[in-house]
Amino acid sequence: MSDDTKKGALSDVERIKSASQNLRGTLSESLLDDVTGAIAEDDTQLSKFHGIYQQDDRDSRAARRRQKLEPAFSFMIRARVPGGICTPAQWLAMDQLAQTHANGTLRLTTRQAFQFHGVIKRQLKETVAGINASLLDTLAACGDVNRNVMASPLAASAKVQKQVARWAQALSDHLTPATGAYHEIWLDGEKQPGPESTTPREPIYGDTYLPRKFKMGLVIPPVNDIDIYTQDLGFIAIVENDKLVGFNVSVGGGMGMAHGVRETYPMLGQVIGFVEPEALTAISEAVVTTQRDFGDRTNRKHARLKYTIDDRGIDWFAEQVQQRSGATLAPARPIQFTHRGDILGWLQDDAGEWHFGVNVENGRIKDLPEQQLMTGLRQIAKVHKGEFRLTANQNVIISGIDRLDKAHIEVLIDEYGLSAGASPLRANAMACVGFPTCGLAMAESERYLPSLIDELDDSLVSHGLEDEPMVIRMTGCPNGCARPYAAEIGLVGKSEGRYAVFLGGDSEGTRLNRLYRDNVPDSELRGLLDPLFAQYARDREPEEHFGDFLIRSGVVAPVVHGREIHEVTP
Ligand code: SRM
Ligand code: SF4
Repeated sequence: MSDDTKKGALSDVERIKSASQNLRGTLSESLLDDVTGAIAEDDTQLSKFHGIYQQDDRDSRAARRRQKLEPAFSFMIRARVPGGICTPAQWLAMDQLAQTHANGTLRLTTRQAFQFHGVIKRQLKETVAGINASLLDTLAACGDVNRNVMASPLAASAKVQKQVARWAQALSDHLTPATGAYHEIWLDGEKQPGPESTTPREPIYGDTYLPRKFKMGLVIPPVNDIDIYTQDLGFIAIVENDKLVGFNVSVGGGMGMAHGVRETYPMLGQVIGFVEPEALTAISEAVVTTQRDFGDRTNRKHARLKYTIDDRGIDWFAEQVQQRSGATLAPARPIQFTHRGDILGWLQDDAGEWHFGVNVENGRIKDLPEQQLMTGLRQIAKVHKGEFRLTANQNVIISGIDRLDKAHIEVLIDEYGLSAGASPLRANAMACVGFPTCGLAMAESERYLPSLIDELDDSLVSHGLEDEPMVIRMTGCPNGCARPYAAEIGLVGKSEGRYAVFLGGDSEGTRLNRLYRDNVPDSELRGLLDPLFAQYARDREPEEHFGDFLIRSGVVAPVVHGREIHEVTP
């Protein structure tokens, strides 16, 4: 452990991890306590490592307090899906669990995973066991470990996409915690040897795991469809003559910050070099263990890898990674990203396979009168023989559709409204969950963005900009779960009905945006953006994107270092 880490008092979560016997804590006892719908306080931290968050219904919180009732506790469960790829049988299993054990909806997350909301305590074990029975899991979906490994769900070369997907699975497996706690608690597995055993129980993480969450992804240029520079560790595929020859390595991206607190800031990853595929496992382990040993364990607001690198320098970090991995970082290869976003609708890849991208507004799978996403995807899963690929933009691609099933699936797509068109603004929009389940939400997000898009679409039409794809993202608080600081328009909740407006990111996800106006009432958001749309329509150069225009015209000054994001352009 580093000298710096030893100086301050360890954060309380460090105490909890350390005393937990590799993530066991008193979780088993908490599950048996039927006096409360909650679990013990320390266990609420440990349950995250098992993919489980304790929440309460924030819509009914005040009323229940007045009635002297305990909050309406329920749990969010996150299932990992490395690379976002699952089988139709897994899709059906998730759908079934959502109906029988959760609130009847499924949430596709911004990291290509599934979330269930509203699971009550006595259903927790069965739900986790059900997820496991489908051969997905929830271990390490949250907590101070490597989370769901992301990967581009589609690429110009189907062969490269499949190779990259295999790497996502392999890296995910390699960095999955080794503790037997998960099997013991949720699957009634046999107890592993106790603390007296000499076998290391967590060979990569150690007994106190990482100082903070850790995120990794693999992307295939030219589409930056997983926002590679927002990952703690990003691998950028280098394809030469149709062959995957290696990866550029990007480190230290992250979004989370607190409003107006200069010591907290988002960062985009920095590329430290190129490695051949054979080195990937060693490099990822070296990045993780460097962060394990040098990340700040005294202050969780300063514990992400981006701060470790910012404090110690990128050269120092690259040296650590080389020493620990034994791999040499060669000069990074040239790459170019052209855009983000998913291909929606039909696409035939270079291997002749058919895919259909379904737009899922804010990732929420449920039936609406005009679009029955839940039923439609269920019916498709019953006949489909390929894959479902969850995207980082909260959409789903029905992938590898068998030639013989295409006509049938096409009928189902139409019958359930799955091809419903969305405006370019809506198709590129993302909102985090926010109210009523997220305990950290300060303002509405998923429930509000659709109606704001209606208003902004009106405004865009009035300026002849309705075909302009702009990247707009909303979050209910500054933690950044929909990666708003990498958007052309980022709207970040401050308090009920008020948002901080960030502008000037680019369409490729290679530039952070900057605070433009603070604390804007929701009723004034359209009025604030409309004159900028007008100016853009009037003065833009051919092919110029909105974010680039705002920078070129001086409306927003570019952010050179993440901490400048808090400063409004004079
Ligand atoms: Fe997130 C916490 C939802 C992607 C940054 N995030 C939370 C919690 C668990 C709230 C909590 O701690 O009590 C939210 C649960 C809400 C709910 O009711 O479901 C939550 N985060 C989500 C999801 C579901 C948003 C979505 O609409 O899809 C995403 C789940 C991803 C997954 O499958 O693993 C989600 N969160 C992200 C991302 C985007 C990404 O990873 O690409 C970020 C920004 C990137 C980053 O990590 O820097 C993100 N979430 C955070 C943070 C701030 C971390 C920080 O460094 O400051 C928190 C708060 C925390 O960790 O203390 C947080
Ligand atoms: Fe909750 Fe904030 Fe994340 Fe939205 S950004 S899900 S409000 S933690």
